[in-house]
This record gives sequence, C-alpha cells and structure tokens, in this order.
Amino acid sequence: MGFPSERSLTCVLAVSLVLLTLLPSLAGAASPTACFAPGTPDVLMDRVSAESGLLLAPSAVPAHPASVIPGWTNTATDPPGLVRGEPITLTWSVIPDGVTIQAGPGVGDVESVSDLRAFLDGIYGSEATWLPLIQQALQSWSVYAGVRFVMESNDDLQPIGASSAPGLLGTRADIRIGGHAIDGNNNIVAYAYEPGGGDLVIDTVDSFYTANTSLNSRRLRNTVAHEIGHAIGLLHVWPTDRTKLMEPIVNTTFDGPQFDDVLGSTRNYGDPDEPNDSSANAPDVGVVMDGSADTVWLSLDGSSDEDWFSVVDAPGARLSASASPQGGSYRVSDADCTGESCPLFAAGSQRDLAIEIYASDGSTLLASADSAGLGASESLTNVLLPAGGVFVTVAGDVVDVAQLYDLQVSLVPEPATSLLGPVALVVLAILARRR
Ligand SMILES: [Ca+2]
Ligand SMILES: [Ca+2]
Ligand SMILES: [Ca+2]
Ligand SMILES: [Ca+2]
Ligand SMILES: [Zn+2]
Repeated sequence: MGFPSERSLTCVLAVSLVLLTLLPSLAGAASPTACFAPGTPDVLMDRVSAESGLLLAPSAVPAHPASVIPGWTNTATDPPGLVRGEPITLTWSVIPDGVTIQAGPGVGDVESVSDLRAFLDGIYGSEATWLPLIQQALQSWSVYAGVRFVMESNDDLQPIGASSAPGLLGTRADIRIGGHAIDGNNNIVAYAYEPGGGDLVIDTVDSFYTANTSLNSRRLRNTVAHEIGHAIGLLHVWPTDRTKLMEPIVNTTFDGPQFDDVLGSTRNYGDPDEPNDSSANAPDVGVVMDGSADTVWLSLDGSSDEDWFSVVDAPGARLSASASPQGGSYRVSDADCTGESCPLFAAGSQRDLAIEIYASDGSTLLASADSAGLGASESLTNVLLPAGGVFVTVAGDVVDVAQLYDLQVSLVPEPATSLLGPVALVVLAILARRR
C-alpha cells in the first residue's frame, strides 16, 4: 500500500476548526478532527492540498507548537480551574453498542448508533483481547505526560458527539469511545473531539482495521493513540514524513507518541512527575550509591515550571548531575516550501536550562550551574553531600514554551584517595611518639 505524498483532507477540517474557535456562538461546540488511512487516494490529496495551501503557507505558520490548543480545564475527576501544565485525570470507556453517535461537524458521517463492540469482537473474538489494546494506546501518553487514564465502568447511554454531556464520576466517562460507519474503506479511519468534548469515533466499516492486525494491532493502537492526542489538545502536525503520531495520516512505522507528540502533550499537562514544583512534591530521582539514574524526556512545560527531585541521604558522598536539552531541529510546516523558506523548529533550544542542588531544608543552596547558554547542557560534578539528603532542581529561563530534557544523576562514595590523609597522619603520629 503506497504512502500518500503529503497533506490530506484534514487541512480543510483544520480550517473549520479555526473558524469554530473564533466564533463565540460556536465556541462551546467541540470540534472533531479526522484522521486518514495510508493509501488515501492521491486525487483527494491533490484537490485538498490546493485548497489548503493558503492556510499553511510558511509565512503563516506561527511558532511551534501552535499545534497544541488549550487542554482540559476540568474533568470528571479534576475540579474547574486546571491551568496549562497541571496534570489531569481523564476517565474513559468504550460505550455500549446501540448508543447514538451524532454526525461529526464537517466529517460527513450520518447519525447512527455505535457498533464498535461488535466490530472489535468480530476482529478479536472478545473484549478480553481488544480492551487491552485500547488501554495500551491510552497508557502510551501517560508514559510521557501528566495525563492519567482511569476506566469508567458506568455509562448512561447519552449520545456522544458534538453535544455530548460532560464526564461525571460513576455516570459517564470524560472520553467515550464509539464507532459507526464514517466513509467506508480508507480515507477517514477515525475522528475525535477536542478537550472539553473528548469523544472518539472509529470507522467500523473500514477494512483498515480488519485487514492488518500485525505488530500487536499497531493500526488500531496508533489510531486510538492519535485520536487521544486530539482529545488532549493536539492538532495535526506537518510535514507527513512519518516521524510524528499527530501527522494527519496514520503511521505504523513506529509505536505510539514520538518526540514532537510528547513535547506537545507535556506543554498542556507537564511531564509524569508533575506537580513537582517544590521540595514538598519532589519524587525520588532513583539514584543509589555507585549508581546513576538517567531520566529521559522530562519537560519544563512553561515559564512557571521548575522540577524538583530528591536524592537519598548519603552524607559524605559525591553527587554529579546534568540536565541536557533534547531534540534537534525539524520542519513543522506543510510541504509547500523548499530550501531556506522551510521554517525549522529548534526543539533543543527552547529554554536555557539551569541546575541547582539544595540541602534537605529545600532552601539552602549547595551548588548551581547556569553558565551554559541556550541549547547546551548544565552540569554539576562531585558535589559533597551533607546529611539529610538533597534536592536537585532543573529550571529554565522565563520563556513560556516547553523544553524536553534528560536528567542524569550519579552518586559515588567519597574518593578513596581522601583516606590517605588520615592514614598518613596516623603514621606521622606513630613516628613522632617513637622519637
Ligand atoms: Ca474510512
Ligand atoms: Ca516538569
Ligand atoms: Ca515541575
Ligand atoms: Ca544555562
Ligand atoms: Zn487526526
């Protein structure tokens, strides 16, 4: 099956999404974003790319990640007032067959009832086989971002879609997953509503799912993970070069969220250690004596984020720590650019990092490093530790963007060479007494 060159019908849907967002009377209506099967006809692609060229001309591409719209401000679990960068809990369920699925605005499907459970039973035999696949798709986000998914076992059978009721613990989930006929084989394989709506609709008359369940059903898992990306506030990203889960055409060349997807998801909900903005909420970094702990793809998700980690009580030991910005430069616009006109996003140079070590009181500064500039690592080596354990913190300059980074912390005993001092003194003392 050939992989389509570039772009897709979703560009058009992106236009309607923007319009809906701008019109106050429609602002409350959640908008769906559709996603495409590999092999979507080039004729369709070509027609649509011509229409979308104006919207996505390089000069019109705002700073990345503009593909991240505001996330959930409350969920069934979290009270209103959530702000960007705070972790959230989302409940989810696969709705019972027979529940109404409203037509998706701009999608082209017709209101009908969900038959997703029967569809998946037909492929996998039973829920015991397909439910874990969906759970894996959800958890693939929780590995990297402050988004926790809890299955809601109740459902009150209200319709899902643009005017669905919000999640309510014990009654219905925040994200309700259903499926019905969308547009037949290929083209649209699923669509989802943005934060505040969150529902997800799968095309249950599409051979995309039935024809290939290889790689532990990566088609299904990556499609669900992609749609969940929409449900947590990620729009499509370009170019379609098979490097990002949130490209408009479903990828099976990798598994789950990739770098740019992780960056976007942490922008909205922080990394999995959030909220760790103070010594009181500092998770153990996991380093042991004579060991090293390397934590990858942490995120400074915005200007107010600082990340605190605790280190075990190891008086007299020496601690080294380094924070390294992650990510190279890559294109984030559509393909209608060549050479120098193609804007690059410098993922590794978003925030100028600083690293500090504090005593167990959380306020006595023991060591700090911030001499390296944007894009460079900061390191502290062989810091002598007092009793009571210490905290390592990573912060960035005040620019309100997200920076992914790796944190490495290692711990060694006081170097053996320092023992020569006391030993030599003892020898001298003995010699002195003999005189
Ligand atoms: Ca389809
Ligand atoms: Ca963080
Ligand atoms: Ca933090
Ligand atoms: Ca620095
Ligand atoms: Zn999509």
